[in-house]
Amino acid sequence: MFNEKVLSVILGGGQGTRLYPLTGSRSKPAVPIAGKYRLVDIPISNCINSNIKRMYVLTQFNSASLNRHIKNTYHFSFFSSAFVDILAAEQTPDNKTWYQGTADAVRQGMHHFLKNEFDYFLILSGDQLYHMDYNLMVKQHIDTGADITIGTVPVNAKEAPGFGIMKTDATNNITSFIEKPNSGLLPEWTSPTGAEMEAEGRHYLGSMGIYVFNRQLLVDLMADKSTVDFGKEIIPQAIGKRKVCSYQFEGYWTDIGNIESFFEANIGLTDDLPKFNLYDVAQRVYTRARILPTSKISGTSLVKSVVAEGCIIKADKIESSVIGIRSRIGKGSVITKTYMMGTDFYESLEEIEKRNISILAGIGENCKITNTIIEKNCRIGDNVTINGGEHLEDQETESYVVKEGIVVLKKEAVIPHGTVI
Ligand code: ADQ
Ligand code: ADP
Repeated sequence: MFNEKVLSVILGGGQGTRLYPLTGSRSKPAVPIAGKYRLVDIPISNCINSNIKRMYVLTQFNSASLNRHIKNTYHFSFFSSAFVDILAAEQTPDNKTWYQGTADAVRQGMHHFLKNEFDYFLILSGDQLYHMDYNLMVKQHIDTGADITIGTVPVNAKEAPGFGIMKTDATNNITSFIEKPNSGLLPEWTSPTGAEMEAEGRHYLGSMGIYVFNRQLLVDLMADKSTVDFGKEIIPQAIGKRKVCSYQFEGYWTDIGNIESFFEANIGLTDDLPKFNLYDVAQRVYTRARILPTSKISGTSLVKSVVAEGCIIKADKIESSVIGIRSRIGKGSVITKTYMMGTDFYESLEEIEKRNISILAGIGENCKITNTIIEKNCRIGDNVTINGGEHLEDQETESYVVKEGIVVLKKEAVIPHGTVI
């Protein structure tokens, strides 16, 4: 009923430094997750499942990989007004800079958005894992007569300094808001969040960075060109002047904006009952249909792992790992708590001979790999040991980066036979 009234804007990411090196050669929305998807598939699928079918993805730079993914995935009927458009930071005579922040990104795209008919902006983040029916939030926004509605989740004291934290009155009006408070300030910012949440120590009402704005209000707010961010300026400045309401979200939601949270969210998919359910047909996550063959697995003990299509696996054991499309893993290898993104191509015997390839794409024989993210198209030789963990210091080499103990092999990295990390 409301969907024709809503235009969705997905904040695809700034410079992407927190997810480096995964954002080394592509923009953040194109980062591969869960063995076969891209980050941007999450908000786009939520929109499609909510019947909101006009979407702009704002990204700091135009990557070939994001364009290819969107173009090859989201085909709408010729007769439909649905679209997913990518807007990359543009230099225009008025504006010679990149997006300075989230609000600035929206400001720069405004002339594109306003060509459409709609009443409400739905502003979404591109780096979160969750299923959400946005219609419920839009409905509350309309029913309460709000000017702005913010999606909220209860968070604990450890998480709170990473979020916008707010207080509400009995009717969900937000009375105060602070962006990313330092932990010393937290005692003043607790809220009643319900017995279940409080039992888990989640005493603070955190912003999901998901907003519904009345169309004209956002146009007006954007006129003040000194504001750069939603969290730092637009939202705090609106409290007390506009009707700003909280929409408390009850489902699973997690931020995947840095290497550690990205890794944990991917590995979390291997739990017996993952918090993020990819098997719910009512809440499908869409991605590119690649028409790949089935996976071929021989002599491997698979424990709590997910394996995408088109793999050829002879490993000894794979445990608590996500193995992406077209992955090849050789005999005797043991892979534990690892996210392998997979490969873009198969190498034929002819090609291997002709190009004199000594280390094939994928993982060789007798390797031991733990706590690692293996980017696409890596070539890992035989007898390689990669033992990620807290004993490793943050560092960067030509072929890998270590962040928070997680070893991240760079795209197309070649790891020679016998290497020990
Ligand atoms: P953060 O996620 O830390 O906090 P921010 O860095 O502004 O805030 O990013 C919000 C979203 O916009 C992310 O998806 C990010 O990738 C994207 N983004 C950032 N800069 C961008 C740019 N220049 N162009 C396009 N996209 C950009 C926000 C809120 C908090 C809230 C958390 C919840 O500010 O109040 O608690 O989200 O995750
Ligand atoms: P990324 O996000 O890693 O930059 P791309 O979109 O660039 O991903 O790569 C994905 C697609 O590019 C693959 O599906 C494949 O069709 C093509 N591709 C990339 N590298 C090769 C290659 N070496 N051989 C054949 N196809 C390739």
